[in-house]
Amino acid sequence: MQTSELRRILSLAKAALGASRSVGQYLVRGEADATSWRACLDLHCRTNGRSTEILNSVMQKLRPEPAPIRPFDSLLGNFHPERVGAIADQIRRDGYYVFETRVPDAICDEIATAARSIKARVGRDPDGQPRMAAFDPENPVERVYDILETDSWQIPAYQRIIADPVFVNVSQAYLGAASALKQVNLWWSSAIGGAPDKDHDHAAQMFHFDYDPAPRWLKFFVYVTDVTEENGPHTYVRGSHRLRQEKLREIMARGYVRISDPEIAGVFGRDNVVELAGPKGTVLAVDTMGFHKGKPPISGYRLLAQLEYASPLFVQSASNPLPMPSNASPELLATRNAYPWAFKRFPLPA
Ligand SMILES: O=C(O)CCC(=O)C(=O)O
Repeated sequence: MQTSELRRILSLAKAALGASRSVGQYLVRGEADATSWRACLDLHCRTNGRSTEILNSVMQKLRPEPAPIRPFDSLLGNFHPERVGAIADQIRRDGYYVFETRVPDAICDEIATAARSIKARVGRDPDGQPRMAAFDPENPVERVYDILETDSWQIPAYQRIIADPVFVNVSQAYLGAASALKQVNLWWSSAIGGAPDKDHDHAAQMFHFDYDPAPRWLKFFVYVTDVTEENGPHTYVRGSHRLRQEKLREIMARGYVRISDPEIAGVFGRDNVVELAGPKGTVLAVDTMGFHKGKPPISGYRLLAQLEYASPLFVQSASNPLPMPSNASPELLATRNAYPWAFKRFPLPA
């Protein structure tokens, strides 16, 4: 056997060992550590997703079944089990779903007004000095301004969104297991040169897949401001969420890297690259195992809220609890009470 082949087999075995360790860690301490998570990711890329299918079936046995879906009221209207099931089927087929109803304008405007006065983290350079400043649409200096999670939770209008049962119900229907809120995000994207930073794409403006909430998750994006093709629509590659696609094998083997627009269009066809523009209040459910990006704004800006549900909370959760804010609304507390497993990372305020 060639030395290079032996090395390849040994490093594959090391990744497989790390991935098995992640399950042990999850069972003992409620989450896998960063090294085991890295091993899962490495194996995922090298097996074109096969290892994640296996990890997911193991996890599914360890997770409780989701509670049966009952009819519920949402900011997006009334939902019954058949409607939720149809949404989950559409995500299974395409990798995403755009809700036909929207979060009311008044809620979006209230979030945007609050977000304007909150100091946000300027840029996402992991090596740079963290700098905090309120977003100034007239004078943006970075592509992205992230509002801290603790601050997002304090915004009463955002609490109305977090309290909406549509997210836990749709994620459970899609994931087929009890799901939990992993994190809540809120960020501004601004027009800086109309192009991604190709060397350091921390703003997620080039195509990529996610893996941080492994092994399965569903993200919900809520446009808090109007999003047109000019100011940064979320862009998704239809059908790219399915694991073990032969046409993806070579790209996946490169690891956790960014992929150019022409290459994605070459592999999936231009018709499958979908820019999801929409007025404020538009809600998207997206399986970001598939390739996606925020299209770099050419002009203006976008404020985006994101709720990420995972099944289970596998990494960076048990060690990173965030108590609910002391101003938690009665609606938020009621939803927490109705779906306690979904708010495991968010204990009641002391
Ligand atoms: O900004 C966007 O629309 C993309 C966000 C993204 O890539 C992510 O949340 O993983």
